Amino acid sequence: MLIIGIAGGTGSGKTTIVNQVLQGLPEGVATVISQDSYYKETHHLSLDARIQSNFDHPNAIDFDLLITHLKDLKQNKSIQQPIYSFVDHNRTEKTTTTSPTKVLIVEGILILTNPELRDLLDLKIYVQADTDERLIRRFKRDIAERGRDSNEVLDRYQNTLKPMHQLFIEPSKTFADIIIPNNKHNTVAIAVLRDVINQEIL
Ligand code: UZR
Ligand code: MG
Repeated sequence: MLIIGIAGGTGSGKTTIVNQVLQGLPEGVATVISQDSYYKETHHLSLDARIQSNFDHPNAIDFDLLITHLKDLKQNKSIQQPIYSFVDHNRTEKTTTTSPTKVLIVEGILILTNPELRDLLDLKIYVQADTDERLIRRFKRDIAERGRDSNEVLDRYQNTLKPMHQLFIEPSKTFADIIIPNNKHNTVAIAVLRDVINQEIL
């Protein structure tokens, strides 16, 4: 099994890259594990408190569960991947059964910040995009897809996303094997990633 980790700041284009890579692959050879599914369970908090939480700090992530799940998959066991709701800002009661495949892609802003998780990754990738580019993408996405208003997005960016990026995410770049520049759609990088995966599955 080949485990690929893809990190990078919010709006750097991680999800897009993963989707592009998958499109060129046969069905059922790769599975995506999103860090978003592993936000800590916060039913004890009110919705208001949950909205105020810092989702960009490593402590927000249930790394223990994520690591356990990766180890299980590596041992050819299926897992119950949590399903997260961005509307409730909380883990739902539902899970999705995820079976092991030849390739696993673990994607999320903080996945290179955890040493034990890093050890499980065969290939560590950091997606790099300019700060203004990331802010523009985040702004558009949160308004179009996550029901936020412009002030909310900008305040959160300024007060939380930017400091957490500088403190945790950007420094984790040093652990990457490959850095992908992604200000514009990087078709070459996607082709290279597909080649790496094809080597594994052929
Ligand atoms: P990407 N996130 C939410 O917007 N709502 C939640 O309930 C949980 C997480 C955001 C999180 C982070 N920050 O910046 C982003 N906030 O998801 C990471 N607020 O996702 O890498 O796709 O930008
Ligand atoms: Mg994403």
